[in-house]
Amino acid sequence: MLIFRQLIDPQSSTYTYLLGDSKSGEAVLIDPVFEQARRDAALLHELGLRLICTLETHVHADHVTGAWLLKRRFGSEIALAKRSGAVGADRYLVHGDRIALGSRQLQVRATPGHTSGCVTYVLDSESMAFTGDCLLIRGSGRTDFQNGDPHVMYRSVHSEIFRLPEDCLLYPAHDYSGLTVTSVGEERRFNPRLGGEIGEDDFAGYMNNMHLPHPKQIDIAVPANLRCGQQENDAAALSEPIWAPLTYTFAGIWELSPQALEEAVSRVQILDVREPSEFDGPLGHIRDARLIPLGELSAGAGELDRNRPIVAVCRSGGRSAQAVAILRKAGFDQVANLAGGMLRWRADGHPVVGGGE
Ligand SMILES: N[C@@H](CCC(=O)N[C@@H](CS)C(=O)NCC(=O)O)C(=O)O
Ligand SMILES: [Fe+2]
Repeated sequence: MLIFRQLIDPQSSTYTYLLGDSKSGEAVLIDPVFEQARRDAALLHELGLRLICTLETHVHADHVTGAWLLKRRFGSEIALAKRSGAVGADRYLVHGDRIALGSRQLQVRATPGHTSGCVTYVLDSESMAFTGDCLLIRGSGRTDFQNGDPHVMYRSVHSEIFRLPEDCLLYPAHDYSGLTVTSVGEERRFNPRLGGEIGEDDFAGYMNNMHLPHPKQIDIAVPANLRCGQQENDAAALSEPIWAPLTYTFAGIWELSPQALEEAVSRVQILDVREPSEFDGPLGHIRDARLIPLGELSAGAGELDRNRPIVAVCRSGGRSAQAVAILRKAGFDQVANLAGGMLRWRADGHPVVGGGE
């Protein structure tokens, strides 16, 4: 079965696509974003997928790719168009290349115009295509920098995208108004710049008069993406907490297992966010745990030591996940959730004070 997820980076309105083959466990990410690498890693882990390759649709001007960071973490290959001019990739793609994903394949189609190295990835069944910043939903990528050319873009769209089947779903690299997906038939009919009877010169006239401000990150993003997102200073890469073996969940919470907490117990503050009746109730509590019920946490956070990591605990791990979020907002950076709460702590045979009924 093909696994498909559309993910967004809200900062740059960039869509990242995860495609996985459930049989082989192989996955690719199209246009990963540097700041979202941890999220992507968590999702891959939770879905039981192995990242084999990251695919860029082009050298982005508005965000840094997560390709290099993900390669460092998973050993995934980095692939992008040969015409991108980027260094540091493992695979340089040309028109017609195929990328294998278990028993499935993505076909590479050169669709220059936004940049000269833009490509569209088309799924083997031609039911889905990832158009990067060539065709956007009811729009198109800009053509005023990175060797952009509206004439070239018009031809790319008409010869490589509009010739796909009518019902082929199109997934762009960006949308700035919340739209998520379109289809070839829709864009042929309703794209106000490229659809219907609009000709190449009409399109060029439109594009040459857009006068958009440059992307805010362009001076950082383009040089970084020409190195496939490699950091000049490796140590500056998103740092992982080292105070315990933590796992980052797709829900955006650092958590640790009961076993990891038992090993770290002397170095951390345990914060129990249940109600007093639960703290002293049948499940008992962890030795030295401090009780601040969730509803009192915003006001009571000042009682906690900012210099010692905090592990939040509740009955099953739900309320304590919210406690982690509250504490992070209040400026505590070393804070994690006990996965599964007191229920899992007890089920795994760890000691409790009180309880036992
Ligand atoms: N305001 C955004 C602008 C982003 C931007 O220019 N995006 C390019 C893609 S890299 C584009 O083609 N935009 C089309 C448009 O804004 O109409 C930023 O600063 O990042
Ligand atoms: Fe772009």
